[in-house]
Amino acid sequence: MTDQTITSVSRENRVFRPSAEFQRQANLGSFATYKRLYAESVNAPAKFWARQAKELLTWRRPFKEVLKWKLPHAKWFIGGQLNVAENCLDRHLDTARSNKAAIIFEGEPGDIRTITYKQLHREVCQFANVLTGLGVGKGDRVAIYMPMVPEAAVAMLACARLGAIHTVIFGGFSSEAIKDRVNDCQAKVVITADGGWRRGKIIELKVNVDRALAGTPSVEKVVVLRRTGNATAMTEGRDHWWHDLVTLASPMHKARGFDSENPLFILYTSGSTGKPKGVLHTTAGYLLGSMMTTKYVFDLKETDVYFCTADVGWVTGHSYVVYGPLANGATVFMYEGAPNQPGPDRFWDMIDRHGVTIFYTAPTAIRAFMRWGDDYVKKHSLASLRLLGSVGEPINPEAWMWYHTLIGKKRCPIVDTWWQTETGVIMVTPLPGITPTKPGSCTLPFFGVVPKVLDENGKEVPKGSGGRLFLKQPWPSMLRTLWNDDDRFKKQYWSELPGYYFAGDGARFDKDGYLWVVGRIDDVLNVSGHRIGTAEVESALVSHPSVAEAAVVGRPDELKGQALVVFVTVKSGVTATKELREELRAHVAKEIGALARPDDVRFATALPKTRSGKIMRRILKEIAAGGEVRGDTTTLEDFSVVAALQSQEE
Ligand code: 7RM
Repeated sequence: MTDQTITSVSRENRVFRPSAEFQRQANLGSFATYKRLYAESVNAPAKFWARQAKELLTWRRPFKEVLKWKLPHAKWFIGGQLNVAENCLDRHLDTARSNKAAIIFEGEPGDIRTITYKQLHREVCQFANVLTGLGVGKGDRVAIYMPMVPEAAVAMLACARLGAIHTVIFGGFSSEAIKDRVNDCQAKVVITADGGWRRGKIIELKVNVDRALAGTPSVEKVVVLRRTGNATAMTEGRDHWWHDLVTLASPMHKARGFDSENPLFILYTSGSTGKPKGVLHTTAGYLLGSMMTTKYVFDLKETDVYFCTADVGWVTGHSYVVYGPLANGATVFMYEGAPNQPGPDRFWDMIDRHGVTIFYTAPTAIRAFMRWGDDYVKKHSLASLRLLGSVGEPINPEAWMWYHTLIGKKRCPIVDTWWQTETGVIMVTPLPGITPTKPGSCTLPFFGVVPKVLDENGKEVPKGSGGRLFLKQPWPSMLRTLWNDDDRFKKQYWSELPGYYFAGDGARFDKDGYLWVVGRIDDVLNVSGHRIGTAEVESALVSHPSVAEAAVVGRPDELKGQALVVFVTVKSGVTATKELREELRAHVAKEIGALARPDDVRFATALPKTRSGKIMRRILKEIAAGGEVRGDTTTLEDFSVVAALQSQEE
């Protein structure tokens, strides 16, 4: 058992070289520059990071020491002081960016607002004064439970300006989830809204907050943004309207510097157990990482209109909607609602209307677009796009090719970015115009990142074989600990192999040293002694013309150890038949080998997903095993999906 490797079965070998045209204008210049800087970043990290930190960040007080590394605790840029909000806003005001759009916002109903850097600065200053008035100061925790509207960014930046710690709770989470998170970090203030728009309906955020707050004694004040205008109960003395407080607040606010290691935010993320982990990020290292990756991975230019589809409730929304782009003085396009409201072409319509140049989304979204049909894409020009990104899970080559062809018109580089809530920012990624890409591979490490693929004994596996993904060496934006649970931090990430960060993913390097992340280790199956990455079987299934989306799990099997159970949704117009079931089993056997032939194919109208679009295989495993769905389902987007899957069990 211990020295088995993850059987690698992918047959993808296409390579896409960057165009000379893109390369000529790329921020990083050339592959040789990448090589040289990468070598410096890993061989002389203190020198490399000191230079980047001085060049990219605006400091109130210079740091004295670059890194203190007492495994597993890192401190970066010690002795330095800075203000994150000042880096994202104030420093742009003396430049031509002052009247540049910081945020172009479109609400789901179609309302549009453009907020310049000067205006955003004013709003953040005002709101920082509001929070001060409510008793919020350095180190206090503030929970933010809001729709995707500019005020969510204002609230985050106002906390950062005060040295307060925000914890953004995704607007799709239930009141139970709010309660747990607020209690875990003992938040003093909650910032929310009367509601937000999603698929033409109002999400009643304030109602959920009220329910949660029956069990959260730490909360003193609630600030409520009026977004939808629906009737909203306000608790006297505790609840205040955003607009009432802001009208009374001064737009002047002097930012002060905070220590490099002052906590910036806590973001809760689910682990393999039920209780969410409060990932803690701090000030300077996180800001440097998010700013630098945004600049190089998205090849950011002054004229770009940058659209990351992630909600601010996820780490991608923190690093690539708010902190990274704003620190760079970029124009961020922000959208409130669903991608298929009023029609399946909402994104393409917005990209054309706002002239979006950079588009960053998730494979699950791409597969949904594929399923909705090419015609919705072809109605629009998409001529403004110049760069595409993917994040959140392995992208199957079929989706990659569709993205490349239909959205990128074979003209836009695709950056497949591997990273985690814990890493803070992008870790492994192509650099556009520089790195040749292969569909499904996140390619090469970013500066300062040393990925290792190791076996159970901590030995490097040969190229082409799978193993577990670790990161050697600390990096500036790494998580510092888990809030209130340093033991779990040590156990979860640093005890698999002493000195190495354990990512929890399975991966392999190919012969060119390109990294292929196959998915979570717990998503790796063992069938008759062969370990098979669920992502590879899923990719094979999705390459079948009838399949829209697939999820693969293991079911305990006396003979094989694990049997392969696949859950499949078919494309519109396709009927799920017995014949198709057999065809799919044969298809996987053909694509990968008989060892991966599914034992059971189940058709579903939808798969159970978290609100960020990750398939919850844990739930599918329970269904596949024919048992009860136990454990935490609070992160599930739609519970009825589970009920439907259970009721059609054969
Ligand atoms: C940013 C984010 C992290 C997990 C990670 C992987 C998976 C993310 C990719 C990917 C293959 C990618 N943070 N993952 N990006 N797998 N290729 N480009 O998603 O904390 O929510 O999830 O997501 O399993 O460990 S996260």
